[in-house]
Amino acid sequence: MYFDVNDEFIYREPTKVLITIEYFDAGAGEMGIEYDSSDFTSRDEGRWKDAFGAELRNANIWKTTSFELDDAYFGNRQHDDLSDFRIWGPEESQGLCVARVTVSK
Ligand SMILES: [Ca+2]
Repeated sequence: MYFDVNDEFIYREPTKVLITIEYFDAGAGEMGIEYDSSDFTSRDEGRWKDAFGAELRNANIWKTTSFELDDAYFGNRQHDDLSDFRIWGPEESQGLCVARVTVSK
């Protein structure tokens, strides 16, 4: 799932941010994010930098994980210039269920 952070909050300026995700721990495997970063050496001039978040352990409870990013850029450069980051989960899962995503700086 893709997210577009309001451009008045962060737009094309290297920024330290904390992304917190509340998710339902079902299935097994890893989840994480790919974000539009100012690390222009990472994939596609920084558009798709990986950050790993948590291991799904099929606990069937809601959990929270956080990502501290030193180099968020959020220049709307992902997904046809419409989004700033995406959350990914294991392909074999039945879909990652997310209740809340918070971006703070
Ligand atoms: Ca944006």
